[in-house]
Amino acid sequence: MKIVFATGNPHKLQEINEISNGSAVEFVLPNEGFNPEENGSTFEENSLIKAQEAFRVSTGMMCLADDSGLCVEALNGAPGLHSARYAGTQQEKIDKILSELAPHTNRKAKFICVMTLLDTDGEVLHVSKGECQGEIAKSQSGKNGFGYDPVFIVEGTNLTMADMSEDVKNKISHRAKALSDMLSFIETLK
Ligand code: ITT
Repeated sequence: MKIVFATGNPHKLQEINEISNGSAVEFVLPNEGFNPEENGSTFEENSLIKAQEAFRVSTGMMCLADDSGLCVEALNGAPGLHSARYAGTQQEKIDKILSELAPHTNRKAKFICVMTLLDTDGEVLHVSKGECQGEIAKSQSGKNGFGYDPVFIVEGTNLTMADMSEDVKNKISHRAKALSDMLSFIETLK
């Protein structure tokens, strides 16, 4: 079964293809012209906006979107919905989070991922959500993964997500949890 994965982020596509490896689903990128305006006020709304934009350019295909972000407790949930636009380069985003958190002792944070699946008529079939708890490191560490992985220490470990192998991240991440629920739902469609 081919499903369009509504993203412009190649790291996400790579992760979801690794996580779903062995299932009957193959995720492919949307047709040309995919350019969602992520102006929703929740992860759920932005996930739906991306799924609908993928359906607009790949009409007749099932479409799955992932909207995700990092929420830091002491920063009132920031960067949250704005994780992708929090600062210029990824290094600048990491530097900004480390400096904004410097005066705080509470470093608790979580990654959130909300996935929305549309059927071949563009109607919502299922929404799933995954969270991964942790805290923000005092300095960055690790080379794997993407985004904020080098500053996110996974709860119960002393490793950042970027210190972990991709295999391990893809078992415990917010994306892995949301996708696992989604794949179980997709199984029921057969
Ligand atoms: P698409 O919208 O095209 O899917 P994007 O990167 O803009 O790609 P989001 O709007 O969902 O995706 O923004 C999510 C941002 O949150 C992403 O750019 C990263 O900075 C961060 N993020 C999400 N998942 C992450 C992960 O697993 N590890 C590290 N950072 C992550």
